Amino acid sequence: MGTLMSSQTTTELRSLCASIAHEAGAFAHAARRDLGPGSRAAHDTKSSDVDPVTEFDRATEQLVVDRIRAARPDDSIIGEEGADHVGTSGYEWHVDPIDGTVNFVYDLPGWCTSVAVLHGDRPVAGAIYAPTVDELYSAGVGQGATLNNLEISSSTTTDLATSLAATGFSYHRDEHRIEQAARIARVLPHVRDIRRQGSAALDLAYVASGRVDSYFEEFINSWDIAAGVLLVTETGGVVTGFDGSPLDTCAPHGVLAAAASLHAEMLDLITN
Ligand code: LIP
Repeated sequence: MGTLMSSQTTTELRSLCASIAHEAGAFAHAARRDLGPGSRAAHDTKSSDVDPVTEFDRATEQLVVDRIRAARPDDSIIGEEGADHVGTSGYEWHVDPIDGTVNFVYDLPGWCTSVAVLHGDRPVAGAIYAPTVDELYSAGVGQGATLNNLEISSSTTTDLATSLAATGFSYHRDEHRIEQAARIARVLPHVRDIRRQGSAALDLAYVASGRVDSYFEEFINSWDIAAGVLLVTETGGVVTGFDGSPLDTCAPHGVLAAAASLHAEMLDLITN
């Protein structure tokens, strides 16, 4: 479906994403600080014994949902922690209240709140807020992207051997991690280094801002990537599925995001 939207609508949605992501991230950050430095946040598990969810994931998602429904009651909402509102407007929000939940549980800084709006099946506005470093990424379709209101652009690196890659691993270690480890063994000799931040949204935000040159990951969800893929495409980067096919943001098998000058080489590297 095409995206016939006014620039005013895009601007309004982008501003709403940014304010909600910032408020929700600040809410989660205050809760994390109250737990005390280095303490391990209590949590349940979801798809496996290493897939955590805390009360703060759920509470932060509820805050995001409340803000969206107050502002745009006819929009649909899909959230990692179970939010599932069917709307009539044709706009659909994809929400990850705390992306990088393992980092949140361990009081490591690499987590964020990610909020995106899709029109049809395409992200049209999004925001990612990393409260531990007070960094707010924002993008609107056709508007570029910013980090704390400063324009950002993806990398122009052309040399694979000195490029910095990022990746992540599945929570289903018995099924996926042997192959994922084998892929790392194939990729690592051909790049400068690999970063495993623990948050797909932040990995994509780092590609969009030129902080890393590529990011690849399988078995992620729409809420992990919807805002980040818009950031990357709005800053000159290239995003595809893990196999190079067009990315289905709503049902991603995997994602490869990279500087335009590196995408083809990275695709060859991760698929062979
Ligand atoms: C996480 C992703 C990360 C991936 C983790 C997990 P969560 O999302 O952001 O890239 O490697 O396995 O899926 O669970 O923190 O929202």
